[in-house]
Amino acid sequence: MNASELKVEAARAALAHVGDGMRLGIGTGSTAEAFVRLLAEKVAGGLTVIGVPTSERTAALCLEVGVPLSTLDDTPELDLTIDGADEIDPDLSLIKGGGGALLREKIVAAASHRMIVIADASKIVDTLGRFPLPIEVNKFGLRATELAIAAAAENLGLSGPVALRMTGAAPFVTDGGHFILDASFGRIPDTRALSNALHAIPGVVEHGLFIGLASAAIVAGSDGIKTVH
Ligand code: ABF
Repeated sequence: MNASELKVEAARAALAHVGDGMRLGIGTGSTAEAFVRLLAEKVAGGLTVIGVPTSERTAALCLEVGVPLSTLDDTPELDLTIDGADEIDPDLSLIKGGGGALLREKIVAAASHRMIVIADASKIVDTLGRFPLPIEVNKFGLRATELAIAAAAENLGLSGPVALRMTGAAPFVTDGGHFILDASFGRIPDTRALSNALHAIPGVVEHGLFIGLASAAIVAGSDGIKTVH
């Protein structure tokens, strides 16, 4: 099976955790998209759920395939969030945000009783950081924020390029109207320390380290499906 097929298998396995009447956080990215399409088939078959999407892109797909939606304002407490990830470590800490939706993804995950990550096995790492860490920043003071991020990283013994994410010739803009800086610091041995240091910078809106949010990961590989708790 190729990576796309494995993502579909992980998404399919996650459906077993979705019960009738659930309030669901619905992630962003190609694995989450596979989940939305499979969920829509269940909804067509009579399953009742209400979804809160983590991006405009996911909202549009849900509307297209017939998954009923709510907002986090109307449904502020969720039973379960199903979302993808860019990296997953053995403690279920994650790097997310490659799809640019990390802020809403984190808000939705934090509002959920449980978060299940769905992924193909290539996302599993021993230590987070091979994937550049997405950091969502306010447009105002971009350069100052960039310098502050580099200084905070250096204090923790981390360094590497911090690149403004682009879409063609223009900076990528998130659903919240912010920019994203992708920080290639390499291995991040102390994720909590980096998380705290980034949160202390005023221009940082949120970052893609998800620590203590995931309850389980459903990982599809060539040797089958594994659930990591
Ligand atoms: C979202 O989609 C992100 O947080 C993560 O960046 C990405 C995973 O992408 P994919 O499912 O396409 O591999 O969940």
